[in-house]
Amino acid sequence: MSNGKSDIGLIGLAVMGQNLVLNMADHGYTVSVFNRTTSKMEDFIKHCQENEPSAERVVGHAELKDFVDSIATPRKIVLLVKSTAVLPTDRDAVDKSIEQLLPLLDKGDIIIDGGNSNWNATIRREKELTEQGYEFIGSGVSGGELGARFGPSLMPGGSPKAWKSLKPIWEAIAAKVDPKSGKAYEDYAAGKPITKGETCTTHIGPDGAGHYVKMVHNGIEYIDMQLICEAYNLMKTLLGMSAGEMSKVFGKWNKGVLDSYLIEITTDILQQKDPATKRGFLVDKVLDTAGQKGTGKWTSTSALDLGIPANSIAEAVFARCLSALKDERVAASKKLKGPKVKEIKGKKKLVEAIHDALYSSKICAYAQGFQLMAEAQKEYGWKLNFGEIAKIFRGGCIIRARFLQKITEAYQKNPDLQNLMLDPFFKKELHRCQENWRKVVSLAVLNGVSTPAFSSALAYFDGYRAKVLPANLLQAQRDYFGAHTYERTDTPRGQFFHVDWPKADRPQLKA
Ligand code: NBP
Repeated sequence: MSNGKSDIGLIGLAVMGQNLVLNMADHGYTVSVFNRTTSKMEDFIKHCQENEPSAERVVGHAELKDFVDSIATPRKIVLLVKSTAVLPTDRDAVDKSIEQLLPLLDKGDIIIDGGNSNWNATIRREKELTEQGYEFIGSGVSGGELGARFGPSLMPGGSPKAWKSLKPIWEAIAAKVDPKSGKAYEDYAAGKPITKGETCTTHIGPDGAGHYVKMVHNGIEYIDMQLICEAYNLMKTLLGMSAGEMSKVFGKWNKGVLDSYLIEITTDILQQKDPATKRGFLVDKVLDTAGQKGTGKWTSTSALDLGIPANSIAEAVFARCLSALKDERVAASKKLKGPKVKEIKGKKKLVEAIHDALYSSKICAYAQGFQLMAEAQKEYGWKLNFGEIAKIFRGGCIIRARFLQKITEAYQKNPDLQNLMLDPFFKKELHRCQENWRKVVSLAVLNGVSTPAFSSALAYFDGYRAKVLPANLLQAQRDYFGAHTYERTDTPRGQFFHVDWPKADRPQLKA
């Protein structure tokens, strides 16, 4: 607090906003808060006073003008409201909040959108606001409610001037990582924040760069989750393992190269007994339809727009779409027959193979995500630092994992690395694991188990390493029906040819 004014303000007291406020207050910042529905603000202040050691640093306001006046200038105001705008012309709660704020602000004040906004909307807002003399930061906030409370990964995009003002607070509240091991410190309790270690935030770039990187993070999260689900399904279907048995396997995997938040929570989920019936494991009672909020779709759409083969990320989105067709699948299961699952001997070996398939596919998924970001920076005129991006993914966020330390090192060694699979460490790992990976995908196919993520990652690996693809025939087909021309293997690139393809002899059909 300076001159009786709060250090920062926050609008939007749903789950993310409340937790981020408490995180900032824990770190000694005084935070003014406002919510469209005043009763929610009042409930939150009451909750803070009754439960939170840092309650005195959270100041509620029912009127927007009082809220704005209570913040030290240049003001920093975080928005954590519902974001739905996708097209540059869409207007959502973020835009409405900005419209209401602007008449009350001074030039130079900074609005920070911490929601999951689409990067196109962020580019538009940053332009509109800077033209009017205000600053705007679009910041990805990852880690869900626990991350927001105890240390998220923060991905801010905006002008360097605005970032300089926000940096001390963002660096203080972000997750912290042990620089040697790359592991996040997680023994954080309310009122006792972690201050040691490397902070999981960095200035990502201008305008929409932060929200773009957050979106790709979410796309990687989709495929990371899908890969784990496929490993689970293979152990369940091919080996008949129970959830409890699989929990032990995932627990073991979490001590090795797959060590990550998502493997850790899978270990927890699988050992949970059903509290309702007190019989069996809860996961077996959870309906097999998955929801989604859109960031995986945006990542895939952007990959299609930019021509980047992020096929596994897209498969993870489609896998959720397919899961949602529950009634259709149940009906089809009675009509469409597949092979009978054969009994498989050598359980230990197959579990090891599934581990390797998961690990290799995960490397491919990250390769796709980073390749997409590399293309986006060209399209939008950003200069992304992939070593720094991998570094801030190591803690706080949902995809935090031990192997992000290796990705950090890969990009630190070679900032212009064309594809993660070409880094010497990852290349070696892919070579080491690929036999098992192929074995698992083959077994899945032969036994009729759907593994879109494992299979598409392998197709990406095989396609990327193929000197020759059958696109020669494809381009010939395009030339045949559309005179789209083709390049030749024996002339320099950039020369285009067309022929009137003669018809082949066809057997005469009898009338
Ligand atoms: P929600 O996305 O559910 O948004 C609820 C908040 O938006 C409430 O404070 C609500 O006020 C406010 N709001 C709405 Br709705 N319309 C408004 C308007 N026209 N003007 C002002 N305020 C308005 O909250 P959330 O789950 O905490 O998420 C906040 C943001 O963070 C979202 O962009 C979300 O995508 C992102 N995010 C969420 C998570 C997560 O785990 N939940 C993780 C990472 C990022 P009210 O109380 O008056 O209705």
